[in-house]
Amino acid sequence: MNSSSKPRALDPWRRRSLDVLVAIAVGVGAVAGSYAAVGARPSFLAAPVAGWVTAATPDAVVTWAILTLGSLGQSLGFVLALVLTVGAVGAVAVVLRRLGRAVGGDRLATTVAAAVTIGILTAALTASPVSALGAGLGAGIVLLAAGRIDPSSGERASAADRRGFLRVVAAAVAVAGGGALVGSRSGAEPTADTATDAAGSTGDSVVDDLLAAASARTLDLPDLDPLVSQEFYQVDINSVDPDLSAEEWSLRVTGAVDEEREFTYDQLTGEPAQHRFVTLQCVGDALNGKKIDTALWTGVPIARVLPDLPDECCVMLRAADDYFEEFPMAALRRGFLAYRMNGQPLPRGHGHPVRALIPGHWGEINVKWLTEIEVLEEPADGYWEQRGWHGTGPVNTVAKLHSVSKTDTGVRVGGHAYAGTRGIDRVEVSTDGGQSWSAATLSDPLPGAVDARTGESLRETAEDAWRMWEHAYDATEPHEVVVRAVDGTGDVQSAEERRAFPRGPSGWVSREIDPRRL
Ligand SMILES: Nc1nc2c(c(=O)[nH]1)N[C@H]1C(S)=C(S)[C@@H](COP(=O)(O)O)O[C@H]1N2
Ligand SMILES: [Mo]
Repeated sequence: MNSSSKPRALDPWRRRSLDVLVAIAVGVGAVAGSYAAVGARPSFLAAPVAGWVTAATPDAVVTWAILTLGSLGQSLGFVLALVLTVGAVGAVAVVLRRLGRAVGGDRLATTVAAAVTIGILTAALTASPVSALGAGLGAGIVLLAAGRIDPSSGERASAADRRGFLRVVAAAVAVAGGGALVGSRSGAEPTADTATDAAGSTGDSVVDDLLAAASARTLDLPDLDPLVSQEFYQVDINSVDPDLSAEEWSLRVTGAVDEEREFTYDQLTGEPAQHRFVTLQCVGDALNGKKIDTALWTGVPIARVLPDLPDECCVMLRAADDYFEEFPMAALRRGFLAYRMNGQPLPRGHGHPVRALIPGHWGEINVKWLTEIEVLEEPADGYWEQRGWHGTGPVNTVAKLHSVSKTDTGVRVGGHAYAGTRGIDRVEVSTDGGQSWSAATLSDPLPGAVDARTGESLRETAEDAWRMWEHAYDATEPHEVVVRAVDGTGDVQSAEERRAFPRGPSGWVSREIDPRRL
């Protein structure tokens, strides 16, 4: 303790608020340092904490957040994880500083000890020396700045505190800003949407021709995604996606098999590849929601790489993010292992380097970052089924209504329609609240699978892709539009209104339209 001529103990409140300030600043420094070093990767200090936050959150809340709020739900959880990480690191730093003072250690030694400890803790959490170095350095910089605001007493203490306060805040802000800048760059990657050149060419003429065919078949309506989505929705159980390289990736076939097998990326991509247009839809999509998209995927049919799968009931697909989904073997036999998307390597957010595509089924069994196919003798529950969902089956038939625009004499409506492998036979539109129906115009079906090397068509039309529809009609008065699809088997989309949980949304999309207000 300092002693002055007029001893005046630092009041506990001020001491505590100084400690809190230093704690927050050091926590921010460590988190920013780790982020600068590795970006938004699993080795980022807050990533494991985000995993715990998800694990500790009640399933119902997680489900609601991921599926209803979508990315917002995930970022709320992530913000909580950031706050917790900052708090935990800060607490460690303050305890060590107090310890250092108590044993009379000098400032520099205490700072170094605290920074090293934070680095070691980061390494233990993330198993990444780079992330640990970043965290230790970030924390160390802020700790050095904090060096002289040790709670003290005396006449000049408060002026010194004020300067120290500013110094710590400035250091934390600088480290956080620098970290955010560096980290966001290192985490950046070209996405499937932006990696074409200015003329829209991918450099592969077979892919270019297919994408050109898709854009020629797109119905050009306002507010409507083309047949190949410009931005593909994303649903993940984690805030930070796995970051696998093709070299380190392998796919193991395990469980009820005579002999376990393992494929490398080179072995997989050495097989004859196909391009396929495939639509994915999340079981948690809203009836007229947008968690449905289509891309041109490149990969290999599972039946080609695994022609002799045993006759068991089911399989469990497992992934690098500890995700797992179980479904019937019959569905897997028709599946596809995709490693490119719209002519580019599979983006990280969509499962780099390899994901499964299972025709006609809800998105959830289209496992990303696929690492293992386990053959099961008995059915089991997957990640979402353990949480009450039944999303492993075929999709429901749906016609969405996303475009409403004015014409000279009335209204034009349009959207997408999807029925998995059943296909869309027609879309019907009612402009009188469901009393009478007329057939909408459908886009031509997307092309079927194509041999990636020769460009030869292997199938006339896409097996599992949406169509677009449009309908224009005369109207001047307000009215209710209802749309419904009829699938390739002749079944009309179910009118029964059900929310997404647990089997996917159902019902007919309807909308009040006032032509005078368009
Ligand atoms: N490994 C893994 N695969 C996954 C998921 C996941 O969180 N982890 N989400 C599933 C869900 S619920 C859906 S709807 C689709 C979404 O695929 P996308 O993000 O490429 O659109 O991926 C599925 N595959
Ligand atoms: Mo999903």
